[in-house]
Amino acid sequence: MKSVLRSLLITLLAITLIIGLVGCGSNKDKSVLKVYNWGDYIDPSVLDGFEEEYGIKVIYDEFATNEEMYAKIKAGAGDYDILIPSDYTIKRMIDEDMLHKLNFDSIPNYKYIDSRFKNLAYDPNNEYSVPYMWGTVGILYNKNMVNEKVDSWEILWDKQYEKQILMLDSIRDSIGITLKMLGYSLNTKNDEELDEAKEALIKQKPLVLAYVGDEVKDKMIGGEAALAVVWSGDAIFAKRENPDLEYAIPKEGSNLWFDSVVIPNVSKNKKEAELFINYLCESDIAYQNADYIGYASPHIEAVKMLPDELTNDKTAYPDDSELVGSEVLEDLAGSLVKYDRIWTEVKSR
Ligand code: N2P
Repeated sequence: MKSVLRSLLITLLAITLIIGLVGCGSNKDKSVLKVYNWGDYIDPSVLDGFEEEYGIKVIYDEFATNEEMYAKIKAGAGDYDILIPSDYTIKRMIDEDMLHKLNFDSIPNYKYIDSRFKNLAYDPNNEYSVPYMWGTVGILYNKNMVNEKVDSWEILWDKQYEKQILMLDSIRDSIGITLKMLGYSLNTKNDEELDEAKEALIKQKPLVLAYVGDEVKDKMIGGEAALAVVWSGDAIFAKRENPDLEYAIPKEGSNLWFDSVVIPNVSKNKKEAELFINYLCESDIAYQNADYIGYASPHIEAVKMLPDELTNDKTAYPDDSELVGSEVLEDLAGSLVKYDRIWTEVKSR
């Protein structure tokens, strides 16, 4: 009798175990995380590591500008769980109720984020975003092709560099540096100032070889152009591959930007998304990622682990003195249409 009971129990246990395993297996198959990030902006092995550690499949897409990302989410065309926009776009998405508030109990590694990157204007109470990378916009130039000091945006209007100049195909970046060149704020809503910027961009157009995105790195590494407007981390990446390249933040000031991780309202996998954010903030992972892409990390422990040659490089980690006159982009709300019109006109010329 005892042995009959025992084998019954064993069978029951086995069945429970099998159901459990199958159940887990199918849950595992169902767990998916959809990430939408800038191009060339993560070490792919970070995604593999997350998939392996948590059994959650990552579907990964890339965008080229904040505006492209925003339009897609706004149109309901992407049910992403993770986005990594910049400051002014995060502010816009908060104002338009497009983001989930984060549960920081699920993101204990947030403690490693340097307080310098907390309580910034776009998310003043740290409710919606976790800092990912930060940097500047500047000029990447080839020392063999440019024989003068590069310290002003004006060099991008110098005829001797005709068809040797690459501009960013990014509305706020390109109009922004033009406004700085003219001595105005890159957040201006003033019609005369914006008109001047438009005229300057139209005047510059014959000198421009191309308006580019991530391909700017390869073009500069390959010596295809003398000067390019780039984000600082892309300059680090390109300088590693071609030592003839150097980066400068012009004296008129530039754009200081912060990219942070957020969860859009359309996400139905908030728990998994928070797990992912916490994973990105694990010290080893944050270090590995920042080392790979070259952008400056806001993660205290990661920065400590990075090689001195990177953290001493002012391209990625500028001194405060180099940031004098630089501004953070603000959401322009209704006035953004003015920028849209300018950019459309410049591009259609
Ligand atoms: C990486 C894009 C960096 C984003 N290719 C700059 N905010």
